[in-house]
Amino acid sequence: MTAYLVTGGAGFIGSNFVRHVLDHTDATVTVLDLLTYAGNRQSVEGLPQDRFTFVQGDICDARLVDQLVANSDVVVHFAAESHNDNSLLDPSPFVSTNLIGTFTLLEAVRHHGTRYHHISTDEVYGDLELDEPTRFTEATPYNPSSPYSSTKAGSDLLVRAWVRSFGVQATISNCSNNYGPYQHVEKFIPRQITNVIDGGRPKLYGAGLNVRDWIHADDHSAAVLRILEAGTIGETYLIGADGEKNNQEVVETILELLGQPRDAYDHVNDRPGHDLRYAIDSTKLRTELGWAPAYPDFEAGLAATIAWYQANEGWWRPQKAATEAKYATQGQ
Ligand code: NAD
Ligand code: TDX
Repeated sequence: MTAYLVTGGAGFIGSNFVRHVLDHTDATVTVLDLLTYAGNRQSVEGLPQDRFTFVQGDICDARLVDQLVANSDVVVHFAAESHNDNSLLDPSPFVSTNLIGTFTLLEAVRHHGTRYHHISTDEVYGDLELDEPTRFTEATPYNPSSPYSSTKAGSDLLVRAWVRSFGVQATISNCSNNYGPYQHVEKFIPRQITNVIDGGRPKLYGAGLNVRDWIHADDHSAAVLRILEAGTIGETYLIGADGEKNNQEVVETILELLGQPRDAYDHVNDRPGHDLRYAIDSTKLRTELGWAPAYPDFEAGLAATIAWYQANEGWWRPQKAATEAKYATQGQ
């Protein structure tokens, strides 16, 4: 029976991954999560007690990390400061968690010879023009724009160096924008859904023409599991589900699914340095490892996500007012 250590398992994608592993394998899972503003203990409640352990702690705590890694077969590293807008207001925790935290984990897996999978983002590649056919591939040069994406890029480079210099048994995945249940209300899709549930209006940054390549969080989890099963050590895999949409289209779909007029949204201040377009070519993952998304229909996945936020107000309500107050200070 494989023992997983999942960092950031009380966050959005980490908690979806924990449930995916418990549902699809007989593995045990230990979550290491600091429970920052972004972590929520409720996201991993009700899991089988004989297979699931929760540890509250910091990935920068070398002694704790070493002890947990010593008792694990596989480390999957999701923990991060993850929100671009926050990184523009205060980059400091991004440098600490995303860079020092990854360094701390790499030293522990080096010491114990433990298999490691590093969760990263397509934002490390910078952005694309709206009107070019190009998409990101594993060969695209790194060109991150924000404090968030530059610290993620730095963490990826640490992993590559630890593989080459020390023979660490690691793989890396860079995924596009995730949506689904348990995503914090600061992020684009949950913010707009909960605004409308609250009788308010969606808020589009700038003209709303920026493109994101959406994938359901459960498809991300399945891809990571597949990489752990069959991926080649030292390799990077891009994860994406051909889900390119501009932000205005997404907001219009949310409004329509919630029975509102498609134009009942506001334009607000744009994000400084706002990346224009992300798009993933996931051919390598599909052809070499045989992965394919189980949620190819974005509108159906979005409808299910809206239903989840309608049914789970108790999960998101405590964060909503403070999140909106913070956006209001930026005219967003
Ligand atoms: P999230 O912000 O929802 O969750 C992050 C989790 O990490 C939280 O539970 C938080 O408490 C925990 N954490 C933060 N600092 C910590 C520390 N120092 N020690 C221990 N735990 C700490 O993030 P998410 O959206 O689920 O993203 C998870 C990972 O996936 C990140 O590495 C992110 O870069 C990557 N990613 C996210 C997306 C996306 O669309 N959200 C896309 C591609 C990649
Ligand atoms: O209120 C909003 N209005 C708006 O127009 C918010 C919160 C966002 N936006 C725009 C900005 C982006 O173009 O929507 C798009 C998506 O925004 P975010 O949800 O903040 O995501 P993004 O910046 O694209 O980054 C996400 O995907 C890659 C995750 O937050 C990262 O962790 C991941 O690496």
